Amino acid sequence: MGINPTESDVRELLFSSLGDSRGELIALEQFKEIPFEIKRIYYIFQTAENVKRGFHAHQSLKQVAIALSGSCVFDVETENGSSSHLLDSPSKGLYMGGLVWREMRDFSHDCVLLVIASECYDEADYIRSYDAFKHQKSLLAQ
Ligand code: T46
Repeated sequence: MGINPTESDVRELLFSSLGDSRGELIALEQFKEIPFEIKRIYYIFQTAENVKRGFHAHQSLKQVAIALSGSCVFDVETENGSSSHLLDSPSKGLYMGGLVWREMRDFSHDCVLLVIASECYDEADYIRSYDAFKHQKSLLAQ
């Protein structure tokens, strides 16, 4: 492929609220709560029932996903194994860095999934073939 994927890292992040009697407020800053420089945000919402999304990895993109409303599940796979993560709170983020295969499912009707990314959109960073992902993963494991 000509591009070396970076080692993967998946972590759940818990954000502190600055809430008071008026309600909750969470602030996210680059290099603080978000462990990278922020170059892009996007959000996924009004996902149709039973839809699954993702089914790709990234060469080097770092992202934090947060369900601002509702819930969804991320199934992720790295060279260190597989795990599932329920995102069901604006206080919880899922950090994914490097070579991480991701599939998203079980979107609630009210799910608004915010994603904060370390790079601008670049289709060349996507690995959309599971076989290509497994090959890249085997290179990392060596
Ligand atoms: C990821 C998961 C969590 C753009 O033009 N710009 C963008 O910034 C993004 C994110 C997407 N697109 C285009 C590419 C496709 O034509 O929007 C269309 C839908 O994207 P995709 O099918 O990749 O969406 P998901 O939900 O499968 O994956 C997205 C992100 O692409 C991906 O990086 O990690 O959410």
